[in-house]
Amino acid sequence: MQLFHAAASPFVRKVMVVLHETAQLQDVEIVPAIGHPMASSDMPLAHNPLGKIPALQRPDGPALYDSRVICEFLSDRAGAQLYPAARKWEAMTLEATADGIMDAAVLMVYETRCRPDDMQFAPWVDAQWDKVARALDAVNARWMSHLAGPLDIGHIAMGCALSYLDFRHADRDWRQHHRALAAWEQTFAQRDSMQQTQPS
Ligand SMILES: N[C@@H](CCC(=O)N[C@@H](CS)C(=O)NCC(=O)O)C(=O)O
Repeated sequence: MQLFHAAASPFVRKVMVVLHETAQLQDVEIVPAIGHPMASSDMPLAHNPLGKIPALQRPDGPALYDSRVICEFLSDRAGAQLYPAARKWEAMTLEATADGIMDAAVLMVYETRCRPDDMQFAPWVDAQWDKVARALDAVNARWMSHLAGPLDIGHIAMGCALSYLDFRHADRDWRQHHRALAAWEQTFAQRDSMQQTQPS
């Protein structure tokens, strides 16, 4: 299989962490794919018409995207329990929350990277951060008992989302008002799968 990949992408990192956790890394060839909405020539357009990564080319079927589809495919393929039947909807809702944090955080980066200085709109960037902050409040208040339980896709997605906030938006200091989540992240970040996939 081929995975279209950039080391800075939190969505790609989710897939990489799943590959590590399910011992499938050796089944995947990493294909570099760097770009953004205004520079898509090196993105896997033939595999994902949206021009986004991650995309996974399988040997025996069409390419898969987006990260949620790929992660569930890989979990099934390995017979892993990252979407455990007993708490599947909770795990997927936590994953969706983490993905929403990543979406907003990535859009904030694109605002400065893709738009000329005189077309950037700070209130729009702040509105994206408001989404992140509301999601962090909700996770800190209502999801800590889930995060204390056995590993599933919700843990992996949240670990990648929080690390991306440190990577791109450290100045916003998300830890300040989310102490329980910050303590969880500190421990989760020590997992080998997280250490081996740090953004660059
Ligand atoms: N919902 C998608 C989001 C993927 C995404 O936004 N990837 C970014 C990189 S972090 C990308 O490929 N951006 C290029 C673009 O938007 O054109 C997923 O879960 O895979």
